[in-house]
Amino acid sequence: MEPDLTDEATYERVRAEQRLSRRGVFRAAAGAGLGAALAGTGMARAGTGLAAGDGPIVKPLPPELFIAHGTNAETRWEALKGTGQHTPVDRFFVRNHVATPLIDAGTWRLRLWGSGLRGSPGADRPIEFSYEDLLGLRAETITAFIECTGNGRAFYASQQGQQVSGTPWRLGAVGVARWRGVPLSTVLERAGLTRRAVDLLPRGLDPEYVDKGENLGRVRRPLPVAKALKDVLLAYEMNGAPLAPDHGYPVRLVVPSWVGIASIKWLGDIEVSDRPLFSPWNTRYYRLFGPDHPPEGSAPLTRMNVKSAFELPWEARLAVHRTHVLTGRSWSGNGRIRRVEVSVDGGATWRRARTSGPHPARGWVRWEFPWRPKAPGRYELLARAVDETGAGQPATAPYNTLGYLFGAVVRHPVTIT
Ligand SMILES: Nc1nc2c(c(=O)[nH]1)N[C@H]1C(S)=C(S)[C@@H](COP(=O)(O)O)O[C@H]1N2
Ligand SMILES: [Mo]
Repeated sequence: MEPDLTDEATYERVRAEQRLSRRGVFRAAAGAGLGAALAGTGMARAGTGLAAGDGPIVKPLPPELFIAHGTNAETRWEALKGTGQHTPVDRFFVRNHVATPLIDAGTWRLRLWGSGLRGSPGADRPIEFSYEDLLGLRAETITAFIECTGNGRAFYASQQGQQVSGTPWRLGAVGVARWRGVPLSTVLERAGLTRRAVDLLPRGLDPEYVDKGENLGRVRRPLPVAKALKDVLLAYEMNGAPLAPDHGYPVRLVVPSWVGIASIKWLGDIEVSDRPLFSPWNTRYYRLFGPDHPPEGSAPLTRMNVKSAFELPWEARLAVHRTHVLTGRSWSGNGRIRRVEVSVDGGATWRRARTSGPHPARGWVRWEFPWRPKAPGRYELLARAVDETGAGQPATAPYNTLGYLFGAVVRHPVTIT
């Protein structure tokens, strides 16, 4: 039987297998009779006239740095040990709905249009900014995390016995970078933002996304004008270098502290509207669905919640009667982390971890905790944090069918030998 490529989980598994067998995803698609499923995607990579290699992701994904999930790649937490505040690009997670497009910055334009701009320019006569135009505007540099809303999703099943759909990330769908670019507010002002504007709809240039046979069009998610004017960046640099193709080259949005989907990569155009805007990414996805929510779901998700992770392999093995300095990080979409605690006895007792280094409100704090295990066996290591608003990490995360916002304490298994 042919795999049902319209089912996201199947699709991702098939892609992972294709990459493992080192066959090109599009070449394999033709051979496996999947052409029809892919035809509807528009094949924007073909549209760009450039080939981006064999898989949906351009950069190397060595197994010691990444866990493959189809079109996505998860950072291994042990690969963050020894890195600073900013996640090196070679190990920064990638979340692609389809595939990384290769875009020529020389011909690229950012196009703004819609009823929220002076004169209501239509999509056919937008206000345009070239890459050079953006480089010429006053730049700003910020440290901010980007985190997938489904980060931690695997723990709904493994810790809570709940089936949810979507990529089964552990905690590696998050990274912190130093982003440089132009405040979105600067460009909106120049484009003639009016006081009546309420929503923006930034849209990517990657191929159209097909979900269960339905073409949902290019990735786009409405963003309220209030957030856009507050701290959103049109980023063209990541950690001091031009954006890598997988992270949105030539220009992406960085929407600090919010769900990762807001930070649209390969930005092509922005509709600016005097009316509320909708797309599948703020109606059918990125809301909470399930028995505790109305049929249309919760309000669209905005801020990320509090999380903590150890910089240790999953199922790590450590030596008995030695002092191990456990290290990890905690972060929150609400602001600074105020306190971190660790438990090495499955949650019976907790002690403070020692935090160190910079403590940015939109990044993460690094911490350490010395531990000298006295007996061999299996242990669960737990870490939990509280942020400046008093928000912490509960023992269980509220169930939702799409497995978003897993903010509960994660039980990290290790074996002492
Ligand atoms: N155009 C476009 N933008 C996108 C996406 C995408 O598939 N296409 N994925 C979004 C999601 S769901 C996340 S979590 C982040 C991931 O950013 P990264 O791949 O740079 O880590 O990008 C967001 N921006
Ligand atoms: Mo995401």
